[in-house]
Amino acid sequence: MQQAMAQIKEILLSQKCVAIVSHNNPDGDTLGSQLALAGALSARKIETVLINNDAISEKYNFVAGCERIQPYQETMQLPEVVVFVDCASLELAGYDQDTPFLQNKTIINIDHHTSNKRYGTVNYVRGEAAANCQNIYDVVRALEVEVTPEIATALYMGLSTDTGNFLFDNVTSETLRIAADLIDCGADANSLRWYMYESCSHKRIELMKYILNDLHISYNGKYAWSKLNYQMMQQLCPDSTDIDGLINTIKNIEGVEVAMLFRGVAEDKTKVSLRSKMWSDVNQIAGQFGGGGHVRAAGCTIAGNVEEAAEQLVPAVKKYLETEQQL
Ligand SMILES: [Mn+2]
Repeated sequence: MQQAMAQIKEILLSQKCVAIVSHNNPDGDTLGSQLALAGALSARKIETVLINNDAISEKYNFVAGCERIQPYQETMQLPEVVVFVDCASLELAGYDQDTPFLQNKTIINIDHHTSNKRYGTVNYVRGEAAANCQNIYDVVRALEVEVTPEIATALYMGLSTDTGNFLFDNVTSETLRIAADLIDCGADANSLRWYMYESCSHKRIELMKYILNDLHISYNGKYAWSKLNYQMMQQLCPDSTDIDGLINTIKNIEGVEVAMLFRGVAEDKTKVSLRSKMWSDVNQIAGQFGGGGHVRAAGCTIAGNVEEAAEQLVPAVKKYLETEQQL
């Protein structure tokens, strides 16, 4: 990893401009990674182009630089170096190996998903990092720039949002040490708390009502799921910006070990989020359907509507729990 970091530093510092790409349906960790790295590069007089092809929830607007993130357009002249942050695969950012603008580019892959496909020219992938912002913190430190309050806030947002605000079992002493350092550097934890945790949008409440109304709990209570079909998504949340984290409501039910949320993204395409509470490896379950992520949080995309997707995935979860003999 030290070698990868040295390479990343050398490559970045030799550029005048660098593109930074975050994953689709952006969350606090991928955006925090993108904005913090942009801030650090700016301090080294390196320009950045910040790309995300999806809508970004307004709740992230308190972080400096969010307004600079834009969808990729063919008219863009992209620099030689493209950094992907918090992206387990190119596909999760909406690209693949054949994407024209990625040809002959140096790709830097900085991520913390155990399912990472190692698609970069240089890969800095640490599955033990609770949030990718821990990895970006390493990069920022390696670049030897001052951690400004803006950079600290962006990194702290990633740490907080990928750990359920420092509650999940992915939190390590390293996570907390970095968080403490970021507070010392002026991270705006109060704004984060207000915008991320104490201002649930009305749209999100409507989604929550719908999710709880269609909640299914297995006969033994070990797994539970809910569905938002495509029509409902179009009606309640067409840009998907308010859905992030709602699955925790299902996971938090007493006795539930695995939670699933099915969300129609087209008439015949369903995105599935999976969460586990204590011991299940949902990365493995998602992997059976071509997806992945982390042990406690993963996802996949299944062809078919939400009902059809549930018919495939719910039995797989049941089988996993039975095989692990915890049922
Ligand atoms: Mn992440």
